[in-house]
This record gives sequence, C-alpha cells and structure tokens, in this order.
Amino acid sequence: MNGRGPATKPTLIIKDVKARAVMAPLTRPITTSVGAIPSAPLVLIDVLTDQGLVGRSYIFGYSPVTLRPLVELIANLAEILRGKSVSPVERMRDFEGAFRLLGRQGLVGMAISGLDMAFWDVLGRALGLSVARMLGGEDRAIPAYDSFGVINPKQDAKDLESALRQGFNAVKVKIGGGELRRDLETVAEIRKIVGDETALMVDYNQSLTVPEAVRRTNRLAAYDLLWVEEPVPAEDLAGHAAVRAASPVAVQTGENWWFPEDAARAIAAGASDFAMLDIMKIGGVTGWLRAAGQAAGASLPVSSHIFVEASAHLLAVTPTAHFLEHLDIGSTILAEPLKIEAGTARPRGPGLGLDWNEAAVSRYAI
Ligand code: SMN
Ligand code: MG
Repeated sequence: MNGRGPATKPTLIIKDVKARAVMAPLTRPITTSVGAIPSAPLVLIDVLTDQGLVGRSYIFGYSPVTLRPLVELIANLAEILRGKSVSPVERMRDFEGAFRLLGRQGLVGMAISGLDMAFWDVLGRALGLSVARMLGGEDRAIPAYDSFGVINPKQDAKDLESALRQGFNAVKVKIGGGELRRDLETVAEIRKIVGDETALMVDYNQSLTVPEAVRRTNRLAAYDLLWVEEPVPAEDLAGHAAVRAASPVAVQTGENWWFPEDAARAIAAGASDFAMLDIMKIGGVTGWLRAAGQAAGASLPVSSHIFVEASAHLLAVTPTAHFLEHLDIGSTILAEPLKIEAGTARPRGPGLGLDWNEAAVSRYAI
C-alpha cells in the first residue's frame, strides 16, 4: 500500500489483430472413417495490445478451403475489437450480440473461440502466470491418451508399442468405414498389442446409424472398451441417447458441441456418458469454463479434443477432468511443443504458452 490504495495493473487495450494461414505438416496424419486430413490447415492469431504484449492462439480449419475466409473474418472482427479492453467475458458478450441474428456455429464460432483464447493468453502473460494458475489452478500433470487415426494394427504395431514406451496407458483408434468384421479384427489385434491394462477407446466419427451402432458396440464390448465415440451424427442427440441405452460400451461425444448451449442440450438429452470439449468449438477458454461447470454438475468426466497446449490449462481447472487427447496438430509451427512425460501433459505458461517458430511459419505459410 502506498496511501493511494492497492496498486492495480493497467487495463490491456486491443490495438490490432493479425491472422495468418499455414498448412502445417502433421507428425501423424489424421485418418478417419469419413475422410483424411494429410496436413493441418491452421490460422495463427496474434492479438496486439497497447502495452506491446501479444496474445496468441491457433485454430484448426479441418479443410484448406476454410483458411482464406477465416483470415478475412478475423481481420474484419478486428474492426470491432480495436480500442476495447482485453476482457474476455465482455468481448464474448459483444460477440453474442454481434452474431445473435446470424448464429455462431461454424467459421464465426471458430474465430470467436480463437480470439477468446488469445485474450486469455495475453492476460496470463501480463500477470506472468499460466492460464491454469490465473484461473486458480496449478500447472499439474494431466493424464493423456495417445490418439491414433484409422490404423492397420499389423503395420502400425510399432507406433502403438512406442506409445506404451512413452508412458501412455490409454490409446484411442478410429474405426468404421467398413464392415463390423474389420472393426472386430482391428480392435482384437490392438487389444493384443496394448495388453489388458491399457485403456482402449474407439472413435466412429459419426459414421453409423443407431441400429448399426448398437449391433457393433454389442460385439466390440468383449474387448473392454472405455468408450465408443460419436457413433452417430454429432447433432443427433436422441440418436446418441438411444445408442447409450442399448450399448454395453459407454458413449463419448462433445467434440462438435458449439458453445456451452450445445453442451446444455446434449446433457439434457442424456446423449453421453462423458464430455469431450473442443476449445475451438465450445467458445474458447470462456466457453470451456461454462461447459465444464455444466459437465461437473451432471457428473460427466471431461476430456479434451485436439488443441493439446491450450486444453492442458483448462483440464487443470476442470472439476471432473478425465483425459487430455494427445493428437498433435500444431507442434511443427510452435517454438516449444508440449511435452508428454510418463503419459501426462502439464500446462505451460505464461498465458497458454504458445510461441511461434517464425521460420516454420514462413515455410508453411499459404
Ligand atoms: C478428430 C480429430 C481431429 C480431426 C478430426 C477428427 C477426432 C478425434 O474425432 O476425436 O480425435
Ligand atoms: Mg473424435
């Protein structure tokens, strides 16, 4: 105290927002029953503040066709952000107002979430704290599972074995796109390779109908699966609830919930035994906190979807935190990729801990 009351940090003001697109090589290509992603279409966001501090985040466009529109959308959003304070809750309120008529699903929601992440990042940097610590948590180790695409267990056995050697005691694979017989062969082979002590999850990426999902999960249950993920289209909440009622395997969904309102609808529909939050679709850090509160209220264990660096901070403060999904989309353009130690990931600050490897960013720029 100096007689003038407690010292307060000056409010950070948004000076400008920069967005750049890259096609980042993947350390492991993403293959699913409904299509493959050979390299990662990313948009890198830099929020420049009046005090020289920069907030950073990246978002994942799934397809390269989204990159140019996302860069332009974020540049246009800069118009309504310049001169405003870096106050994520207030800026979320502005975004809700600005897009009340249009709605926020899709590219708009991705841009909003990315900006929100960058706001929290720069607040953490200003305080010299990781986002996990700024939110009242610790930089604690979060259990992670290694997430594979569609694999051929015979050819890819060495990758599964290397995951176990790295300390992972949980793995997920994507299946579907063929007959049940193939799923059974794949899962049987993987169970043999990883042993009985490793948690095993499967992801259908929305590719089945309800009756087919019920048929397949009843046969796959013999392999002791921790969850079956998105067996039917993500927006079919009644369908997920129906699978859940008839499946001996617990159902995981949530990576396609848009903003906390979708989480509320899915939980009310009884669509899932777990919740998998995607920080880019759930509304950034602000949206995640609101959805995590709902999941905790409904006793649903929460896992993350991609975005390993940012998600580690949020899982550290999620009351029912379950697993971090280890699926790397950004390490090739980051100065310091997230480390996995003994099958766990630890949030790293300051902020979200994202710094660009500018040489790599230039190399992969589009
Ligand atoms: C996924 C991840 C990244 C791209 C597409 C799909 C996914 C998962 O469903 O759960 O890993
Ligand atoms: Mg999935």
